[in-house]
Amino acid sequence: MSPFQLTRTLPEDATSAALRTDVRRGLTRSPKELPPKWFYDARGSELFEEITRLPEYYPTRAEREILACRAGDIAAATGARTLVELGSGSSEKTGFLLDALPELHSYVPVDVSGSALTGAGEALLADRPGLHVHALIADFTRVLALPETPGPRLVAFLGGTVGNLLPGERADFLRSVRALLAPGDALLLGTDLVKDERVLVAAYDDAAGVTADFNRNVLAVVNRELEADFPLGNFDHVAVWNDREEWIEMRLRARERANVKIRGLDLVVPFEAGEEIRTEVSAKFRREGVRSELAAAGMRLTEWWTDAQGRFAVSLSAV
Ligand code: AVJ
Repeated sequence: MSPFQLTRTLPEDATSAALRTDVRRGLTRSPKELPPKWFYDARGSELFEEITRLPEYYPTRAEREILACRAGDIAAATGARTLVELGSGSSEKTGFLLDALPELHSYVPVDVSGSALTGAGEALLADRPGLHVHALIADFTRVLALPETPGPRLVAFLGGTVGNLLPGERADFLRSVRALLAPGDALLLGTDLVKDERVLVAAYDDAAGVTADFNRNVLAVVNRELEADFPLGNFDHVAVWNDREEWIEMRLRARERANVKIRGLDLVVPFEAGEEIRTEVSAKFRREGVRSELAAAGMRLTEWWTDAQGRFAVSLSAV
């Protein structure tokens, strides 16, 4: 069997059916919203990679610092033979884990983007010829069927992406992750932490405007996939800290009133001047909140590591 296998658990057209449903539902309700998963076409993924290199966007560097420092501890604590990485994207930070896990037999990256999976899988195999890579094209928020690989299993969900889920979605998601774990398996979770509002807002509203382009890219995706005519220049990027919910919200605000035609949905969406679409929430966490959300899903937090500046946390949980 080839050491690199790519399995599609989503039918090709599931993605477009989900996009249609999300866009119709999100743009016919008030306030309007679009789910953040639609940012990540090829251009959006590129823009996100660019964001991770911005001076204001600390989460990627902070998490990398933790993984570089703690990979040995993670390996010792888990003895993992299979590493499952949810929302793996380009798998860049995973190198630390792969290199630190001496017993590793299989790597299972899971992502909605087949192109990211193939590129990352091939790069990994070039460096680690003995490793089995079973890439899964799947939506990690759905219950997953994982390939039969040796345990113990370490399921990693890094980058703080868990913060993109709303509290109810997060509870469902954590329960479905719990269902993937047997005794001896573990969850490695990256969570961005509550901090000074100015630092948070700057991370989502950078001076170079890359995050603004990333945000508007969701409109370009809808234009292309659903034959819509969003004028991207009419939408301003907005990033605000919601103190009650402890999350960052990204929005797109219409400068002038407009009627946007979405031919693929046979829909016209009216915008008032100043009307906003919420395109992302990115929740920020505290240790006690993470502990209790994990406990509610049937997991026990066993380790909590932060970067030296206490901006970001990586936690390990058992069942
Ligand atoms: C990839 C979900 C972790 O929420 O910080 C970056 C996405 N949005 N800048 C985040 C994002 C705006 C990012 N995650």
